Amino acid sequence: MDEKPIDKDIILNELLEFHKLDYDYADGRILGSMCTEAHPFAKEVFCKFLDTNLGDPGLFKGTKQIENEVIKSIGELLSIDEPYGHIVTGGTEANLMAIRAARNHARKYKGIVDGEIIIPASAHFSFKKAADMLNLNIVEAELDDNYKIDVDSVKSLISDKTVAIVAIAGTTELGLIDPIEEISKIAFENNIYFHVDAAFGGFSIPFLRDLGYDLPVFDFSLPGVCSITVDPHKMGLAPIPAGGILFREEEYLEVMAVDSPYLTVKTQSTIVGTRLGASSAATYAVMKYFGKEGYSKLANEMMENTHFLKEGLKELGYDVVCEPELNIVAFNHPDVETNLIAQKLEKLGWKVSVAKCPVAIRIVLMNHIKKNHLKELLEDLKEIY
Ligand code: 0PR
Repeated sequence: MDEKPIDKDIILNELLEFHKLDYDYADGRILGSMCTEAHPFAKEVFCKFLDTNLGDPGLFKGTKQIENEVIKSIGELLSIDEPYGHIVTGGTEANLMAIRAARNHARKYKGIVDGEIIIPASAHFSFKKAADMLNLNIVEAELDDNYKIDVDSVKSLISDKTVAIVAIAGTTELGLIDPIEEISKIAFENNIYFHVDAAFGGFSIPFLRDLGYDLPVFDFSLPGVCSITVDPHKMGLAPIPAGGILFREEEYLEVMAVDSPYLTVKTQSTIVGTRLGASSAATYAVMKYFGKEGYSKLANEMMENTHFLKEGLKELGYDVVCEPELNIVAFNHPDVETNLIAQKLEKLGWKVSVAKCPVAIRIVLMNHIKKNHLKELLEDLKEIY
């Protein structure tokens, strides 16, 4: 640290020099991100609530009410009138909370100690972190030919150690929706906790379904679903950090509660102690400002871009690995090695992401990627082979 105070302008200039090294969403070159530029109104609100701390909600009763309202509004999208949950830092923390709730519940009611969680091979790596931290074993369910969780594989993996089954509504690599209704049934019949990771899909599937897109049910209307992750900082256009975890029953929060005697509330269920109220306020702002109409328009535009890209790729002779259900397109070329395409695109200034299962270039069509960027991308892809 410097001995003497430094002038604000100098500090700011220094910081902006660093910031210049960052990629800018507005350039439309970031192709593999599930985050995007937050809405300006959400950013404005975020700054106004920077000092609020939901770790001690008795001191910030108004902001706590905002968090409750946000959870209720997200719950409404997910077919539940009275959800219990929190706005957290992101999908990782939301998934960790869900798995912690499942583990503690199974320990309390079934006496399971060395528990297992069944997750699809397509699950986000946050479940590996959760299993590691919570001392659980991961049992990986196979994918079917369409890269979705294989229902029979899940059935065969259930044991008396299973504390949770996980399915995904909007997989990280391909944006696919698992057969959640079937898994919900299995989980319900076997009395096993079922968590749906809709970190990516949660802010688009409900709107796309209302618009008439043929997408499966994935929410609390299915009786087996115990919790859902939905991230405002992905398709919700809220500033980072904003993840959402919603539970069907208050009990799932209670089994995680630890005493917090000197705080304004006597127990705490969240993983993080001191935590941002700004995320809740900004999410509240953007949800009100957009309304269902705004999010429907956004989700629909993203899907239009998805189909535009998919068709353009096919015309150029690329293979699209699966019919997109949400706004992700994954593709290969029959004659050019995928990593070579990725390298060439990187050289041309695109920030590319390569999926592992199957190996393919993966483009997440977020709000910062506009039609003109896609046209430029297709032009570059034409030159590559
Ligand atoms: N669940 C799913 C289905 C996800 O896709 C992700 C992240 C998470 C949970 C974890 O969410 P957090 O990262 O909010 O904790 N999916 C992207 C990924 O890891 C996140 C991402 C965002 C990656 C921006 C890159 C990037 O530039 O691939």
